Amino acid sequence: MNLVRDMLAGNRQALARLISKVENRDGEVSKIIAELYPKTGRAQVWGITGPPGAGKSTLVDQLVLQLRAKKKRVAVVAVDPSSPFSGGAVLGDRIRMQRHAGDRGVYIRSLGTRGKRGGLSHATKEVLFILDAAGFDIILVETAGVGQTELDVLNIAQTVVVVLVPESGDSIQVMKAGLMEIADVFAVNKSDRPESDRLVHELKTMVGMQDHDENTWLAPILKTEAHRSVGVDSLLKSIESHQEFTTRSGEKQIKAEEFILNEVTDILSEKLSLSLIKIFESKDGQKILKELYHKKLDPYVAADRFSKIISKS
Ligand SMILES: Nc1nc2c(ncn2[C@@H]2O[C@H](COP(=O)(O)OP(=O)(O)OP(=O)(O)O)[C@@H](O)[C@H]2O)c(=O)[nH]1
Ligand SMILES: [Mg+2]
Repeated sequence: MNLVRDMLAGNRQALARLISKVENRDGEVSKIIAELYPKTGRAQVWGITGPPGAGKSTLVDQLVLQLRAKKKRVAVVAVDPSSPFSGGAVLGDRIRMQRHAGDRGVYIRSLGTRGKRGGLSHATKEVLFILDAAGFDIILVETAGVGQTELDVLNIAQTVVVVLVPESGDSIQVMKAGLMEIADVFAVNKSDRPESDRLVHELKTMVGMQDHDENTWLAPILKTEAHRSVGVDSLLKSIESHQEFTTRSGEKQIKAEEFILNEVTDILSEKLSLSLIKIFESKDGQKILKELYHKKLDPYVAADRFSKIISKS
């Protein structure tokens, strides 16, 4: 059975198995990517982030509905660095997303860490290759929280929507969490609650304070009530405007090149750390380490010796 061929022919099971292989860092990943890479480059990747419980999944669900009405094929990837589980959306999301279950134009998948640190953003990138090659027009990547993994994952997205709620704190916290730099669009969700106008006002002030001229994209701030589908159409329009803007400005092409460079960097670091472990365990490596521990070598000289061994191997 050729998984890639079956996946390209629209087989869902093949798609799920390919994603699991990437997630588990299966030995066949390089072969899979080699087959798929030429078929990538069409999908738009939208990142959706924000504090836990802000309404990200509810918004994603609504966006999927609206995109389906426009006949777009949509994939949703929920990235949860804290979760070792994967293969299906977490319970609440699964119930919410059930309405898309019979729809062949929608694919929903969660990605967890499977006990491996650092590899999640690499795996996510490769999952995006698969979904892109599978012909999805738009891939929505939902991440919660604001750790380094989440920021790495969001770096992959062409457009990032930061979802905030009145009770998630003020704009100072937004700045601290590094969300200001990554936000292309702000959604102030649960705008049925009091205090949402204050948050909108604060965000407007903050966005307006950024250095900008007529060629700068200033993140628009949209009020939404995801559970009642209020404001979702305007949010969608803002995301689409941002996509058009980055295409016109050339930013999209730069991002695409960064994405590939990141992928190659990830592959190289994976390879390097594996060969480093081997060298540390080798006879020569053990000798260098011993001298280092006994202060006969300093760390820089030791590193030089190791890099000489690597360049010879
Ligand atoms: N009042 C109100 N509740 C909302 C709104 N949007 C979503 N909710 C509710 O907020 C709760 C959390 O929504 P989710 O969509 O699961 O939030 P999330 O950001 O995906 O949560 P995590 O993935 O756990 O971080 C649910 O009970 C939603 O029904 C809104 O606009 N107003
Ligand atoms: Mg969620």
